[in-house]
Amino acid sequence: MRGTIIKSTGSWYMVQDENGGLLQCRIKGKLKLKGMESTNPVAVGDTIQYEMEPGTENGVISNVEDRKNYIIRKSNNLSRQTQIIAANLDLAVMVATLVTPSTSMGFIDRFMVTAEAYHIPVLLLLNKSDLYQEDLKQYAGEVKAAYASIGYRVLEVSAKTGANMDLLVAELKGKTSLLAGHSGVGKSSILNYLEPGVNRKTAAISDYSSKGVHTTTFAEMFELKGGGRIIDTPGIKDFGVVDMKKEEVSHYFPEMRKLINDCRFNNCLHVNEPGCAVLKAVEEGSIHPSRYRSYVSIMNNEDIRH
Ligand SMILES: Nc1nc2c(ncn2[C@@H]2O[C@H](COP(=O)(O)OP(=O)(O)O)[C@@H](O)[C@H]2O)c(=O)[nH]1
Ligand SMILES: [Mg+2]
Ligand SMILES: [Zn+2]
Repeated sequence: MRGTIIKSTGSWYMVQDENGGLLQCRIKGKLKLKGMESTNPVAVGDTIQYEMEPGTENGVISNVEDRKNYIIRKSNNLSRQTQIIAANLDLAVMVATLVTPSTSMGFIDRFMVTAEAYHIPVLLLLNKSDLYQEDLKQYAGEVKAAYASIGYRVLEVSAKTGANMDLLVAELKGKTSLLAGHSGVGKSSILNYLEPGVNRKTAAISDYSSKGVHTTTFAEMFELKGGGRIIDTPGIKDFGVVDMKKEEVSHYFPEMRKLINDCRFNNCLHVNEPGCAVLKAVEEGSIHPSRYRSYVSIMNNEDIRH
């Protein structure tokens, strides 16, 4: 029998069967990891095969089908182990805010590079637009323009007032989407706005810093009544760009990708080489300085292979 993982708590998996029913499953023995050093062999969004455990209402997962794509992060800074956040996505939604807590363009870019590497389309949401005034409003406009000029979809929304949420609904329709971003940016609030029945826990920022709590502990998938599915995730502090070669990194910056054939050297890394088309575009202002800074920072990351 086949099903989809909609929640994983580590030892148990909530599975939706092909008729829409729910059952709990566990893993028997060691599932083959297919060459991945991941801490979780089964992730939300995975399509799995299972058998019923005799005499119970529970299933045993016997196989994980090949993933179309996935988003991973490093389990922690010290190990090379990775954790699969979610699999088989049609859309990765980067939820960012410019206030409480503000999201850096560097963080946004590392997420986008991770998504580009697996050909997952990205939507950038600037949430809490109700709090943007004057300077911030202008800054939001600049961030929006910077990403839109690269070709990314960007929406300024508010889970509080509902501003532009109709546009978000249209973007999500019929897709399996991931909500990613730091703790406190409003991922669960957005989900609650879209599907009030879901009743996700949310927390004021002050609660995080004082207690260090994460209201959302596990990634979990929900159905959207308009068609489609959405995955809420715990706050993600950072994305390590995992398993990427230096020569590949510019391929995951769409505004660089289209220039790399114009560089004088075909092994150009776009750092200090003469005749580099990317450096020329940075000088001329057609590549945003902040995007180029993100590129250099990823290139200097110790995890990038030489
Ligand atoms: N002013 C304002 N506050 C928001 C908005 N969205 C979420 N919040 C607040 O931000 C805090 C964190 O929200 P939460 O949904 O728990 O964030 P998550 O950690 O990303 O799931 C809560 O206090 C929410 O009420 C918004 O659009 N505007
Ligand atoms: Mg949350
Ligand atoms: Zn170059």
